[in-house]
Order: sequence, then structure tokens, then C-alpha cells
Amino acid sequence: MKIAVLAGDGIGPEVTAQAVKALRAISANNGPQFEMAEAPIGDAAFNQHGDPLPPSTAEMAAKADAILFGAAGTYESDLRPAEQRGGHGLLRLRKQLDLYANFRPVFAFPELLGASSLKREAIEGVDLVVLRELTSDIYFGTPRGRGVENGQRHAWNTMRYTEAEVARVMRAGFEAARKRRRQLCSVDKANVLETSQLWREVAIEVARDYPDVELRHEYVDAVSMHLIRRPRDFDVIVTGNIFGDILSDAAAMLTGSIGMLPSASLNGEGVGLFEPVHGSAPDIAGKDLANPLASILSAALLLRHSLKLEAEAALMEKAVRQVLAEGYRTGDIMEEGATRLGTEAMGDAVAQ
Ligand code: GGG
Repeated sequence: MKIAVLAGDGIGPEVTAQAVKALRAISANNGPQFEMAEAPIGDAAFNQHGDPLPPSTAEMAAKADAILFGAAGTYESDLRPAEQRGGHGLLRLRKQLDLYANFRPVFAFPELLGASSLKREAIEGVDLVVLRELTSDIYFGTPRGRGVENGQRHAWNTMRYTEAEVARVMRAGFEAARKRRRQLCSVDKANVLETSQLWREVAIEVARDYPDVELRHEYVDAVSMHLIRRPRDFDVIVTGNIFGDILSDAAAMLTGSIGMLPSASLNGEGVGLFEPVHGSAPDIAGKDLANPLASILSAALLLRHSLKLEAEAALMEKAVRQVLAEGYRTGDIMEEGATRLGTEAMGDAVAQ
């Protein structure tokens, strides 16, 4: 089984190394064997090859059974043109592989209830999935650009969706809800945006094929509030690219830290990409401070969804729970009485 390892920028390499360690631990003692090959992406690739997604990386990723991704982009590249930005390499890869369905499970680990910035009563039992559409929306819509008009700089992006793009992610949402508590919350801004009106119309049309799933519609601004106030009311949330990006960071705090949130980007066939929801966090890169658990939990999703190794995926998740239960914490989820570990030691503990 071939896994393309694209560690990227900032804390990407150090957290991905811990996920690789966990995969190697799965292989030990006659477990399944993985052929893992690394390739550059992001700002690191741009600095080395003049391209944040070199053709050799794209080709290797497309031929793999699964992709383990770290993080892309650094503060230095934020203001560069798209083709020179590390994060753009990741966006291009998602688009090239048509990874339109990005599942972000948000689960309040009972072991971490004391670590959250929210009250225990507010988050106990939280178990939801944010399904973020990943290959369209304002991230990819054209025209986009910058110019000068009447001596003023101006800039524009285009929010665009086709009905086929909405329908396929909506179906993925209904299918996911069917395997859970059969509640789908479609998030839009239909009172303002044309794209959101189309989103809602298509949601209602697709719902006809899923009479066993309860569909409700909520505005994105209201959901950002309800996620904090009554997070247990959500089962599966399906939403567009930019709304999903923002809402899942907010939802991450229900787990204690964004360092706990894995994700799986799928298209129903072909290769899947698995990455922590967090970005490259350049401010803590190389300091052995980053939480590798989101990356390790992403590797567990990779085992489950792309390699169909359910028992091994469950084992990896159990190892994470056990390490937390034994009181080991990285700084972001630290609480009184716990033992603080660095990135590498946390990876060692899970692998062990
Ligand atoms: N591991 C997630 C990551 O690297 N995020 C950085 C980034 O550029 N993200 C853009 C996006 O998620 O849309």
C-alpha cells in the first residue's frame, strides 16, 4: 500500500513525522506494510523548485493509494501572487484530485473535558461532522484579481457554484448522516447570496432521495453561535468551502484544541488526502511544541477510508485515547496535574 507523505511547511514536517511513526508501529509485529514516499509541497517546494506543487509531487500523489498531508503556507508567502503561495499548492492538489468532500469529525474526547476553554457541561457528548465542500466556491471562482481604478487599489473574487458541485457534496452529507444520527444541517447565507440560494434549492431537491434523514437549513452566522451554545444539536453539517473552513476552526475548540482535529478529503473513488485541520503555525515550528494528535488521527482516517484497515484505524485511535487517559498532554491541551510532552515524545507515546 503506497502512501504519499507530503509534510509541507511550518509544523507540517514535525507532526507528520509522528503520524508516520504511528503507521510504522501498526506495521510492526507482522502488521500491514506501507510503502511511504515523501515529496515537497507548499512554500518549501516553491523555495526549492519554484512551484508550490511540483509536477513530480502531483504525479506521485495521484498514483498513491492515499496521501498523508501536513500543512502548507507561511506568513511570508501570504501576500505573494497565488502561484507563489505555499497554500495554493494544496488548493491545486485538492482540485487536481477532485477531492470535493472534506470530512472534519469534531469529537469531545472525555479525557480532555478539562482542557477545553468551554465549560464541561457545554461540550460533554459533542460528536458532529463538518462536511466542507473543497474544490469550488470563492477559493476557485473566476474572475479574481487585483487592479487600480481612479488611483485606488481594488481586488475581487468570485463566489461560484454549479448545481452538480452542490448536489454531489450534498449527497455525501446525506450518506454520512445516514450512517450516524440521520440529521443533516445545511449551512448557507441564502438571505444574501445567490450561490447560497442555489445551495439551498439543491439541498431540498437531493433530500427527496433521503426521506429517512432530517434536513434543516441554518445561516452561517447563526451556526457559528449555535455551535458554541448548543453543539450537541448537530450531527452532520454540510456547507461550502469558505463557510466550512471558518466553522470547523470554531468547532475545533469544542475538542479542546485545533491540534486535535483530523480530516479526510475524499471523492468517493480514487486517492484520498488526510490532513490535520490546523495550518502550518510558523510561530511554533521547529520548537517541539506542536500537538501531533490531529496528524496521527488523520493517519487513522487514512487507514479506515483509503486502505480499508478498520481494525488498525481503531487501534490507532485507541492508542491516542489511552495516552490522553494516562494524563499525557501537549501544551495546547495542558491541564493541571497532567504530564506535558513535546511533539516527538507525544508521537513516541502513541506509537508505543
Ligand atoms: N493542514 C491544513 C493546512 O495546511 N491549511 C493551510 C491552508 O492553506 N489551508 C487552506 C484551506 O484549508 O483551504
